[in-house]
Amino acid sequence: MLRISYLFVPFVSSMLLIGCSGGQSDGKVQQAGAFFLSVNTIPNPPEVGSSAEVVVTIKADDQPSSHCKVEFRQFMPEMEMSSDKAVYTMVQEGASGVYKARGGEFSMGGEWVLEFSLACDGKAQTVKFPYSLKWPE
Ligand SMILES: [Cu+2]
Repeated sequence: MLRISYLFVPFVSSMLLIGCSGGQSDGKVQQAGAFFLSVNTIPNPPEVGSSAEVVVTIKADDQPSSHCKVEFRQFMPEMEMSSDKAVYTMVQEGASGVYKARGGEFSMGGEWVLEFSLACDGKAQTVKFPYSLKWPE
C-alpha cells in the first residue's frame, strides 16, 4: 500500500504541472512599466484564414487599470504586408480594465506579433506578444 501511494504521488504532481502550463499558454502576460498586460485571443491561438477577438486585461498593483487608451496592430515581423498598418482600437467593458477588439485576418501561417500600444498615465508604451500560427492541415 505504501509502495503504491509512493508511485502515485509523482504521477499526480506531473498531472498538476501539465494543467498549470496549459493555463499559462491561454493568457500571456507581460509588463510595461507599472502595468501588467494579460492577453487572450478567441480562438486561442488565432487561426489562419480568420480574424480573432483580442482581449487584454491591464492591471497595476493588482488592480484593474480602467483609464487606459489601448490599441493594437498585428503583423508578421519577417515580411511587409498591406495589413501591417491597420490599428484596432480596443473598447473597455465598464471600468473592468478589460479591453477588447476584433483584429484583421491572419492571412498566413508563420510568425505574427500582436503589438499593443497603451497610454494609461499619459505616457504611451508598446508591448509585443508573439504568436506562431500553423497553416491549416
Ligand atoms: Cu505573411
